[in-house]
Amino acid sequence: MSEVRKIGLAHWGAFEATVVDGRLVAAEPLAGSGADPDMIGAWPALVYSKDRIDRPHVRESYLKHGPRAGGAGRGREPMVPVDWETALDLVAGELRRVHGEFGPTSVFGGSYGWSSAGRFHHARTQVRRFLAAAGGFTDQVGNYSWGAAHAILPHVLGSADAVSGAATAWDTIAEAGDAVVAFGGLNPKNWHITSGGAVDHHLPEAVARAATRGVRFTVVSPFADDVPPGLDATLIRPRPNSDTAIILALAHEAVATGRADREFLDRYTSGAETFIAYLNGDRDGQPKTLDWAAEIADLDVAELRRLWDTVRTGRVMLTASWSLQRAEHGEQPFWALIALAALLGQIGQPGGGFTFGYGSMNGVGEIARKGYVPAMPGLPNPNGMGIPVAAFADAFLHPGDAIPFNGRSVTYPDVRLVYWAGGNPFHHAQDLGRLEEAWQRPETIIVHEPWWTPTAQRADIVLPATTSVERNDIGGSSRDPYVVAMPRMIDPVGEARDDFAIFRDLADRLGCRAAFDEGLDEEGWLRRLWSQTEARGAAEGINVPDFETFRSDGLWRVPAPATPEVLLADFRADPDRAPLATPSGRIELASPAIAGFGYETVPPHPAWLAPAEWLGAAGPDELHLVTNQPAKQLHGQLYQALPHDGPTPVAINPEDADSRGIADGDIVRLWNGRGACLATARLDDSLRPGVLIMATGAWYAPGDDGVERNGNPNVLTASRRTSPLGQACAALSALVRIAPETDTLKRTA
Ligand SMILES: Nc1nc2c(c(=O)[nH]1)N[C@H]1C(S)=C(S)[C@@H](COP(=O)(O)OP(=O)(O)OC[C@H]3O[C@@H](n4cnc5c(=O)[nH]c(N)nc54)[C@H](O)[C@@H]3O)O[C@H]1N2
Ligand SMILES: Nc1nc2c(c(=O)[nH]1)N[C@H]1C(S)=C(S)[C@@H](COP(=O)(O)OP(=O)(O)OC[C@H]3O[C@@H](n4cnc5c(=O)[nH]c(N)nc54)[C@H](O)[C@@H]3O)O[C@H]1N2
Ligand SMILES: [Mo]
Repeated sequence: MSEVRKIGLAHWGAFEATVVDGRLVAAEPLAGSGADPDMIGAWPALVYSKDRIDRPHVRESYLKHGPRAGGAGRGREPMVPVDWETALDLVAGELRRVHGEFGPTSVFGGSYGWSSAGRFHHARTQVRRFLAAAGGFTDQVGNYSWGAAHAILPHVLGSADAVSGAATAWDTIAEAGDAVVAFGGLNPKNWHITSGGAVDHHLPEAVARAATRGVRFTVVSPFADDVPPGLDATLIRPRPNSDTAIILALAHEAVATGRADREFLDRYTSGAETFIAYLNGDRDGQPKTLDWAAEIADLDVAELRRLWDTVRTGRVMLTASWSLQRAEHGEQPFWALIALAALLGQIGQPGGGFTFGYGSMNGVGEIARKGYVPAMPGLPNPNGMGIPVAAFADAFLHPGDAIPFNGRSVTYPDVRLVYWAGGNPFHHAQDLGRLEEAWQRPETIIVHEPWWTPTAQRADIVLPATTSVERNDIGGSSRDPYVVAMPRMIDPVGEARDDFAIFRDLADRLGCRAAFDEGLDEEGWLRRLWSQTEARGAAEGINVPDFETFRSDGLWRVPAPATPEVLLADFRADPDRAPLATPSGRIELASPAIAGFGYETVPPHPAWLAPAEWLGAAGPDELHLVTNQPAKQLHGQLYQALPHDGPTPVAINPEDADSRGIADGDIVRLWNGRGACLATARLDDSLRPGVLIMATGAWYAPGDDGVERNGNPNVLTASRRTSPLGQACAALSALVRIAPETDTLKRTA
């Protein structure tokens, strides 16, 4: 018997795996890392899941008729196993045909999704490199996580850094802070995950340290789960999507009470007069007072007065989770929070100002030196185009339509072929019933997956991909102090192949191999990537181990920077020498550029706009459905490897449950005009009445009656997007009804 232990990395943390006679038998969190043992422990079940795809498969009628088969049978017909040569010839032939007949933009290859950790074998990076090398494709712009922020922040701060990487370190809050106000809270479940994977998972300790030093916490969220266990925090439970009104009212209070820092506004911002005129109601006649906000948020105004007392004095950190901006008008809460922080005048100071996403992902506010995790370079896509990430189903349904997007117009391409590797649109897209319809439109759909996800089930050609333990890689996150060598631990399961190897063979067939692989194999690429890390070290005078040493050590801890990061500290120190990349060089509290776009629903300053679906517009029996991230999964990942006791739990206040005859543990049905799904009721009196909370992540499984069985809430969410500015995912604005599922109960009795 041979037993070896190897270090690996997932988006859910670093682990030590035990491999016995070539089989991965156990995995545990790397000692001291703080990663979640359930998620890490699921590795063997994941790798050897009965849902692994063993061989290439082609949909039955597609095998017979090719692209003339039509899309109606997707997900219904049997999938027929074929050998690799047949499958690769089929894919190469289709790409050649569609490129030739319809041009590069008819190939949709944005392939949004998290794939797995590991920079080289990152599936989404590989598919986009391949399609670019093969002549171009339609890409997706932005992301689901913080698409609205990605669009608004460059107008306000000159870049999206404040959501994509930059954050004030927790240590500075413990040192210098008096209060943290967290809109959307600090839900510790989100700290299991880091994009790219991390070793350190120490935010619970960082928060506890700040609390021990006397920092007071306020959580603004409909849900007590958003307060870390053991943290003594004040909880304010507003209506979902009403945060902007609360933030604006605090800003108004700052102006009305003379607390506004005029010096800061003069030196560091532009457009303050326009914004203040809006707060005062100069044009709409409505001063944005605490009373005004209390009515919108349906709170006792005394709670907001106490909140104002908290932010008015001392060093205050204002933070918002990313969830706030995945809602209609999601650009506004982030812009408003920056504006409030500007009025308080603490931006760029330790422990004060604002930072986005402390509660959204592990590593936000962690101390780490940036630029040491190498990045797999992309390839230019000169004959292609890009559409907003969350607009793809719309594009399939309405080729030729033009939509406004951040001051431009984007015309939807005529998509004939879809190529997806490393994402699960039947997990991540809103209004899945509508996606089912859109998904029938293209002539050919190709998916690479290790598992039979709902998306793989709905493809014409499915190619089985390896998992990250079946190949060599380098991984890590800019929010973590480590770079991890990810060694191949086991042979590929079944006939699975690396995405890279699949694309290389396709590139051979299409005559674009040199452009795709640049003459390098896996080993050559890993060495090239490591040379990026070495170059970074050389430039900063940091000693980087050579590749062999790195590989034999399994990981390398990058020395910590001398001082913890403070967001916008350079700008604060000297705004003339370090101006922002905005037109004014300052923080824009009003944006002439946005004014120039003339969007009715995006005023040129932060503003309250009611969404179409929220409690302020609910019918008598309707509740606001919040769909958050799953605690023990990464999106749809790990669903096949962890136990499920019935459909996804939905949290409901006992008041709402009683009036509908729902008891704890009941199977319930949620529905609206878009669709219906089952869920398991969990009564929770910490939840604001009128609100339901249900995590994403269940594998979409509609029954013959159209009711989704596993509890995937995206059959209920709207495909309506944030605004013409962001065109981003707005999943968190949805109204639904809920009732006991008597039919199901009868059937299972
Ligand atoms: N209602 C609602 N919907 C949401 C959200 C919400 O808050 N509410 N959140 C949104 C957000 S923020 C996000 S980021 C998205 C996430 O949506 P996705 O990123 O699409 O979700 P994942 O399940 O991570 O999908 C990654 C897929 O890649 C596959 N995979 C893993 N490794 C490999 C590999 O090596 N090769 C290949 N070919 N495939 C691989 C996995 O099996 C998995 O199916 O969901 C969005 N959807
Ligand atoms: N365990 C786990 N962690 C994850 C992920 C995962 O799949 N699993 N996914 C990762 C990814 S891709 C992303 S983008 C991040 C997302 O990070 P977030 O978007 O911050 O996470 P969510 O869990 O969607 O939402 C956090 C909380 O916001 C609250 N909330 C929702 N709507 C509102 C509102 O209108 N107002 C207020 N005040 N609060 C509201 C909800 O109660 C919810 O619990 O999470 C990351 N972390
Ligand atoms: Mo995300």
